[in-house]
Amino acid sequence: MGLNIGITCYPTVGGSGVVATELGKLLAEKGHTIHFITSAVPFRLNRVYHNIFFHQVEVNQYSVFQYPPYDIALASKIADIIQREKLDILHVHYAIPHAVCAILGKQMAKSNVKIVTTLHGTDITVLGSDSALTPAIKFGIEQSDAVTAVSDSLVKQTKDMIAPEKEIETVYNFIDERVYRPVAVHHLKKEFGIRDDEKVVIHVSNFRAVKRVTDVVKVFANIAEQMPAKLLLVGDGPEMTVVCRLAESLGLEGQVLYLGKQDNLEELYAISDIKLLLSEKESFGLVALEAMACGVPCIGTDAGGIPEVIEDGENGFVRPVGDIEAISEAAFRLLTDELLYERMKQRAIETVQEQFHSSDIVRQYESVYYSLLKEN
Ligand code: GMT
Repeated sequence: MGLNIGITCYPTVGGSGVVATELGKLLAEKGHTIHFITSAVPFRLNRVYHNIFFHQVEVNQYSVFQYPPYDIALASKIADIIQREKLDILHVHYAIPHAVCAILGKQMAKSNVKIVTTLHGTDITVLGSDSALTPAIKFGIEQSDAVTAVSDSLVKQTKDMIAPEKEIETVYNFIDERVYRPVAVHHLKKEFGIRDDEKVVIHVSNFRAVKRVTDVVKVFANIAEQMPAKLLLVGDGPEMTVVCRLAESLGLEGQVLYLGKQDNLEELYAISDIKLLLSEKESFGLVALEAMACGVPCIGTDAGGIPEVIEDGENGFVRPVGDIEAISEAAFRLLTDELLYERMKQRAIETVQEQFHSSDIVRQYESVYYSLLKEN
């Protein structure tokens, strides 16, 4: 019999929201009933499922409150859904605020629902260094019934920074193989004005400083000196202005295409040769996995969990954060050695299927759920 599973995540664009939503969809396809408890409909929830429900957390702005009480509203909603839908499992993504809200909601509901918390990185790597929040993160982790993290690197980092008295299990991220796969999109290159002899480099992110998109532009400038090439910058965020200015100062106008936020990334990967993910912090790097599934080899930095996804010299290259020369040299090798390129492309596709297949990952989450329920 299927379980009643509540899922709380940030529903807007971002890797953690994507993984939480895709997990909900695949669990529903396996017969579980899913209740998303979020502030908006998760953005990848793009069709109707008879067994997926969305419960919106609404926060009112009362003049007496300096800040809207989102966390309290979420905890109340969680309590309501635990009782009304008789949840077996509440799976929350992020220790703060979501795990803390889940614990509060469980207490309000006087329930024995099992709380599973998945750490995605930002709360640990960024907020973990804000010591004011450390007690809340530690509490969220220790009071959860089970805790998972999306890479071994994140497990280690969490232990080093927070030292929680709790086992943390690695459950890797995954992609929907039905969406992310090599596809043929012949017209797009022409429409973007990309010639057949030009190599296409792609970068996808939310353009936060940790993504070091300026390094992407510097590496691309080196590539473009050696061969005809175009850079696709996909996404938007706080660093965009700095990135545009740098590209302009390097004389790259016309060679950098700013595509903004895009859906249907598989079509953009279909016209791309390599992907650059040069972050200084990255617990996993879901965007690398998406590209690899589409047959685009990646060059990544040695930050966080990236080397657990990109295997240096096998399915792509891993180089030190900020080492523009080494990254440019790796890109040049990959773009000029056809045999190496074909081998890495093939290995990239195989890596996703063999090590990160959605059916394996969903099974791992199910086994976390069932082992908690067996303890009852
Ligand atoms: O990378 C971001 O800025 C977004 C962030 C998020 O919370 O969605 O991504 C984090 O979670 C993703 C899914 O697990 C990971 O693939 C990203 O590596 C991770 N980002 C960081 O650790 C900076």
